[in-house]
Amino acid sequence: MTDHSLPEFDSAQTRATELQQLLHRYNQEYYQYDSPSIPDAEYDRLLRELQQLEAAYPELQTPDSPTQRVGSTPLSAFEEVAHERPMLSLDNAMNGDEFADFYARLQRLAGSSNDIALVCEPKLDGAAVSLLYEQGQLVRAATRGDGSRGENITANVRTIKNVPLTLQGDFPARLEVRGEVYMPLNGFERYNQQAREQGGKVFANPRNAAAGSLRQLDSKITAKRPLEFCAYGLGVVSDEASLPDTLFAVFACIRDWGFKVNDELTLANNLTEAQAFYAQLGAKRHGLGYEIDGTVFKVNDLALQQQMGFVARAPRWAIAYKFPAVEQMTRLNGVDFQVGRTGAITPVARLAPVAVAGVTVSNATLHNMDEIERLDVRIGDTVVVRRAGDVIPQIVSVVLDQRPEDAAAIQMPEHCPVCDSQVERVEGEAVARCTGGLVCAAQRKEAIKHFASRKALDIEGLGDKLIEQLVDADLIDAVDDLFHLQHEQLVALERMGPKSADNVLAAIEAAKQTTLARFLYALGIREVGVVTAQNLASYFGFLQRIMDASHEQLLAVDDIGDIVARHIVNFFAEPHNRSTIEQLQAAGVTWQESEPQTAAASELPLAGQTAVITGTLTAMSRDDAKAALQALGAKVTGSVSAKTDFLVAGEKAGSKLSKAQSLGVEILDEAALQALLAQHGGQG
Ligand code: JCF
Repeated sequence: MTDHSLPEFDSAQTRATELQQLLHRYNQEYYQYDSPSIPDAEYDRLLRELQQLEAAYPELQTPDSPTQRVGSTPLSAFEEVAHERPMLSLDNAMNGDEFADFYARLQRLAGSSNDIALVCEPKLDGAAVSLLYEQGQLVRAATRGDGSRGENITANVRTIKNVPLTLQGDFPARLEVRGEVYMPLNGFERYNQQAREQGGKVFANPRNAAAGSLRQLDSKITAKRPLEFCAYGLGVVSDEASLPDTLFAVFACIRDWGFKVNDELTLANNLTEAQAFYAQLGAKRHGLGYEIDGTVFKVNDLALQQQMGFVARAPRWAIAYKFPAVEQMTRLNGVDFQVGRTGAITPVARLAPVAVAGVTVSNATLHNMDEIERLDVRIGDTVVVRRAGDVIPQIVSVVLDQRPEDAAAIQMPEHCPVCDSQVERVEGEAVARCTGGLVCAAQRKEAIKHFASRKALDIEGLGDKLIEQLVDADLIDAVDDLFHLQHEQLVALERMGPKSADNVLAAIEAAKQTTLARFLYALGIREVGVVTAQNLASYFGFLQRIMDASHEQLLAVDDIGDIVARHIVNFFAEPHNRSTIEQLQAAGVTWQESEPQTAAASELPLAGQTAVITGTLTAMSRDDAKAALQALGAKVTGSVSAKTDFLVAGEKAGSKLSKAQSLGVEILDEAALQALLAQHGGQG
């Protein structure tokens, strides 16, 4: 139905009742269980449809209609708190025109066509929280609730590690700081993965995870959730006259009091700069490490804010300019089963193609059969797909109202779809595996792709497609065969000229010089990722010692637990793995071995220092530079902030370099990095 075709009263009544019931259920899913079955955008659409029907036929509007309720009413379990100043929400702009309209409105309200400076920040997708401090002590934390009344969640908020319990510096006697509690994407993925393995509650998105974690009655549970707080404004302040007169300067105060404020926070001087901020933030949206759903713009001049005031529930001096939604509904057309490097069989959803936040999605992971059961998903269902960060799109829920009658159950095949070997599922494990081992071409291909990948031996030009061609043409069976490839064999392949063949052979030759950590990672031992490989290499120093290590000896290494230790012992107990290693060494694969560093982490020369690497390095890759700095005890992060101790800037360094310069962060060029590493005996 659209707004210009009004239905007859009877059908309007039927539809309104249907919408009220649906929205009531979706509300409950959202607020009580933190597990929505439809995307927010779909909820908004249905709510708007109901609003239009009720506007046309006011008699349809019942007092308990979902249109009459905005925000969540507090649940009984927590004490209710009244906000001294209402916690406002934000009006939305859905496109550039609406944003330009907002800016024009600001100028009209200001009574001048002069530029109006705006503070720009990412709109975090979490739960709004108010923190009240008296004499610098956190005395109360509350949810937003319906804006006037929320829930007292002090015990839970006190468990969030970056919420200051005591303020620093010069602060007002009574101070309310507002901001967003959110779950960064890596913590969210880790939490959900664990919940999937251990049968805990899987959250549909980081926002529900944050809201659900805050609403735990047992704060010990909240304490285990990876939550963060980021401040975006003030509520009551005892001595308002002592505040600066711009919002940007207030943010600096908030930071000085000990709060995290967003790293991306920027002051735009005019509409063009504000639009540029929106575009730039949109471009890096999926790499930020936390979910955002738009950009918030606020008038910087606080006197001007005061003059503009607010309407209903939102200030006139602020807007949320939204990004495209990361969740969409589409149809599940079928499920394929993919075989991974370790034989794990993963169900992959084949979807009716749908645009999700700027990318067409036609596949999504379903993880394993337990997940399929948990979602109760069937072929033919309408599902909600979600694309967040750099992870593979996922299916987060099924829209049960739209299940067709002939929806078909999904079954794990009994035989491997690639090699036809038996599929087995070990008691107590969620994952089913092909038992074919290296007989299975899929496992061989994946093992070789992993070996050549960027964080492993980093063989440039030897991409996935070429590896598949090589295995299909029977030119390679195992990783050591790579080192015996001949020029004639390569040029005989489709789409391979003599020049490319030379390049591939040169890259394979160059990859022979590697590091122990890369080599260990490249072997593809189950559960041994980059970090574990690095830890093994620095702890033992020599490959032979790792191959000979007992289960107990392995447990002494950082990050290695019972299961990983078992995988490592089993891997090296396998004669064909030992022979592969011998073959690789015979083919000329080498690395430097040295006595392990035994210094405790806190005694390392760069312990406690935070570094960022940017631009192009010539003598070593960024990954290797990162590993070398980490080996010296430094923490290497992705973005420059006031906490950054130094920035390594290679060639063509961009915004990180300018940001470091503006913050007065020490800057090392590549030569200075080499000198630093050499000075501490690191690998240069
Ligand atoms: O990041 C946010 N979700 C966010 C929400 C940021 C803001 O500056 C906000 C907000 C909600 C209300 N400011 C207001 C006034």
